[in-house]
Amino acid sequence: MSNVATNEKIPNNVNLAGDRRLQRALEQWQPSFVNWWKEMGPEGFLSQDVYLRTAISADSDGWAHFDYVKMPDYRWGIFLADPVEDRKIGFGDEMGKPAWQAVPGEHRNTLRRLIVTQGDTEPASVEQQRLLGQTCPSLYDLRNLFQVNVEEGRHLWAMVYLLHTYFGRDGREEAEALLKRRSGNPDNPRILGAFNAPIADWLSFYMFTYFTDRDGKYQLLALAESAFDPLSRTTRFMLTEEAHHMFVGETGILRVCERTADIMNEFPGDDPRQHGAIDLPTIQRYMNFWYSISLDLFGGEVSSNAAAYFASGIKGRAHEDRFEDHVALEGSYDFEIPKDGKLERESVPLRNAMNEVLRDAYVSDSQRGVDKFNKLLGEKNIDFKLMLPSRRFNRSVGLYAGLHTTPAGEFLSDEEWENRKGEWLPSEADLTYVKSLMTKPIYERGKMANWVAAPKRGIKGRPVDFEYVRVD
Ligand code: BYC
Ligand code: FE
Ligand code: FE
Repeated sequence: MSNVATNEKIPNNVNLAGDRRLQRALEQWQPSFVNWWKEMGPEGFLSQDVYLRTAISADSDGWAHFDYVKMPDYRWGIFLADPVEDRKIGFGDEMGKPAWQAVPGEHRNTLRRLIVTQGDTEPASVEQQRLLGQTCPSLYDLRNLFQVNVEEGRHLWAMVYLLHTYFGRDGREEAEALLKRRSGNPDNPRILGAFNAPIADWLSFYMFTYFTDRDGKYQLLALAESAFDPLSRTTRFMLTEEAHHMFVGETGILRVCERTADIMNEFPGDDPRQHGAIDLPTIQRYMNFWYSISLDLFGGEVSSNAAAYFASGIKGRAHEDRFEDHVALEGSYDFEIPKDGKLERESVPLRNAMNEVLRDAYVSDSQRGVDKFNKLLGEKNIDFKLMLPSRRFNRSVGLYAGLHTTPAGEFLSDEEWENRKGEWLPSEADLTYVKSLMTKPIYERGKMANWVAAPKRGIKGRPVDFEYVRVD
C-alpha cells in the first residue's frame, strides 16, 4: 500500500497531508474524540499499558501491529482498503456504471444518514461496555475488551472521515453530534435500539460481540458493495477488524459453556449456581435476548427504504457476487405475515425484502456458532441444546413488532406472555445472579474467574498467562 503516513497526528493512507483543509478539520475533531474517550471510554483505564493491535497500514502485514499502549494514546487512524481499479457499480438500476468517487447530489441525504447510523453504533458500544473492565474474568479478557473498544473507536474515525471529506458543513456537524449522543440516555440516545441496552456483565458482553457485532459484519458487507466507493473501501477494511470482535464473543460463550458443563459433570444433579457457574437455561435466556434485539437491527422485513438503497446502488446484499441476478426487479420473497393471530403467506417484490435477505445470511451465520456450542456440550455428555429462537420472538421492529410469541414463534396472549416471559428472557433474578459472580476483577496473570474456562491459547502467540494489561 502506498502513501502510508504513520508519523502524522492522524495515521492514514488517504494522503491527508495533501488536503490541508480536511486535515485541519479532522485535527480539530481529534481532541473532542479523545475527550469523549476519557469521559466515556473504559472507566479507570486511562494510564495502564495494554497489549494491543494497532492498524498502521491496510496491507496484510502492516495492519496488525502489536505492542503495549495506553489507550488514550492509541493511534486511531484512517485506512481504506486498496482501490479496485476501474470499479463498477455491481447491482441495482445503475449497475455497470462507474462507481462514485464523490457523492451524487440526489443521494446525499440518504448516504449521510446511513453513514451517521453506522458511525453512531461504534461509540455507542464503547459506552455500553465502559464499566466491564472493573469486573473482568482475566487479564486476557480485559485485553480483548479493550481491543474491541479501541477498534470501535477507529470505526467511528472511519465514518467521521467520510462525513468530513464528502458532506461539508453538515458532515462536520454530524461528526460533532456523534460524540454527543449517549447510549441509554433518554434525552439524547444512540440511534438504534440495541445500542441503548446496558451491557452490564460479561455474559452480555460475549453475547453482544457474538450477535450484535455480527450485525456489524453483515451491515458492513452490504455497505462494502456500495456504489459510493470511499464507503466501500472503508467498510472493507473495517471488516478485517470485525472478525476479532466476533471471535471474542464466540470463544467467550464457548468458554462459559465449557465451565458450566465441567461443573455439571463434577457435581451431577446439582444446580450449577450452587457452584458459582452459569446454568445453561440462563445462557439460553441471554441468547434469546441478544439475538432478538440484534435481529431488529436489520430493519423492517418489508422496507421501501431498503428497496430504494438497492435500486440506487447505495447498499447491496452481502457478497453480491454470489447472487446471479443483481438487478432483482423480477424476483419475490415470501413472508409469513401475521394477521389476526395467524400467519399468512404473502409475496413481496424482492427489492423490498433486502433487509430480510441480509437477515437470512445473518441467521445462518449465527447458527454456525450455536452448533459449536452444542457440539461442546455433546462432547461433555450434557443433555442440553442451545437454540436460536424464532425470528418472531421478542421483536420491536418490523412485521412481528409488539407481538408476543414463544421462542418457537407461537403466538401468545399478553397475559400468557407476562406469565411466562421469565422462562425465555433474563429475569431480574438472572441478571442479579450473573452480576453477583462478577463483583471484582481478576488481575492475576493466568488466573480465570470461576464461571469461565481458560481460553485454549493466548493472543498473537503469547501464552494465556501473559501480562496482557499492566494493571498497576
Ligand atoms: N432501532 O425501512 P426500515 C455495528 C428505523 S452494527 C431503531 O426497516 P431501513 C456495530 C429506520 O431508521 C451495524 N430504529 O429501515 C456492532 C427507519 O426510520 P425512519 C450498524 C430502527 O432504513 C457492534 C424506520 O425504522 N450499521 O456496526 O431499511 C458494535 C423504518 O425502518 C431500527 C447499520 O445499521 C432499530 N433497530 O433499515 C459496534 C448500517 N431499525 O426512516 C458496531 C446503516 C429500523 O422511519 N443502517 N429503524 O425515520 C442501515 O442500513 C439502516 O438504517 C437500517 C434500518 C438497516 C438500520
Ligand atoms: Fe465497529
Ligand atoms: Fe465490532
